Amino acid sequence: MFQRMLRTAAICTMAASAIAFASSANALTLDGLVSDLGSAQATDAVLPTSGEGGAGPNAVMDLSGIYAAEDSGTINLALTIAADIGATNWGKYKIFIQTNNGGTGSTTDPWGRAIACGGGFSPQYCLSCWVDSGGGFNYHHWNGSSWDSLGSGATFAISGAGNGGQGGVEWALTRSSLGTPSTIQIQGTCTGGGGGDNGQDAVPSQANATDWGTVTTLSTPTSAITVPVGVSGFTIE
Ligand SMILES: [Ca+2]
Ligand SMILES: [Ca+2]
Repeated sequence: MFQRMLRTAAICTMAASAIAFASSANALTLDGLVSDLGSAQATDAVLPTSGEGGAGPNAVMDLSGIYAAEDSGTINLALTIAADIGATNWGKYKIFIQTNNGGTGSTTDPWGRAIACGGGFSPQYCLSCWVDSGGGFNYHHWNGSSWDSLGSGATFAISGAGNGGQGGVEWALTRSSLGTPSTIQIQGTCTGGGGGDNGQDAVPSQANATDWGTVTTLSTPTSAITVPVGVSGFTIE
């Protein structure tokens, strides 16, 4: 009973944060579905007949939400896309992550796409994925002068259209792989298959691309999201 009371107290403390994860008591499933991740941290408009991405428009370039949840040291991050990304799978999806651990972040994209970060958003981590050929992802860390590819610390899943007809990409990160931050700020974008393609849409929202080449500067990340210490760390002797 005492342990249960402590867990309850910890959860109540987290709920007091301005933006909090869904709950550290929930088990999270890495499946590309966001139903276990609580409310979206931010949403972006969906254009149901044409999609977004000013260069198209293309439905697979129409982001609709960004999600974050934490469970005992694992942080799940996800994007939803207003299309069946299993049926049309050329899109690439990214989440940039700025932690509060200090150190200068990056203003560049680790793939060298026409994507920059600015306006005070200088992330230290970037998740980038593709959903064709079975899907896959990269997990990059800014070392102060260039992007390193992290060989561990993250896993990945795709749902073609399982989020009420929308696609989803979801990563599970160890909190330690992010340097054990107490808060993070995130922003997602999407791009195409060309090496010089820019960011077509963004969530949290900002102006959409109107072509495929003009550099997209991500500058409207979420507010600081509190990353709670996993309550499973409590032990009662
Ligand atoms: Ca999930
Ligand atoms: Ca959108």
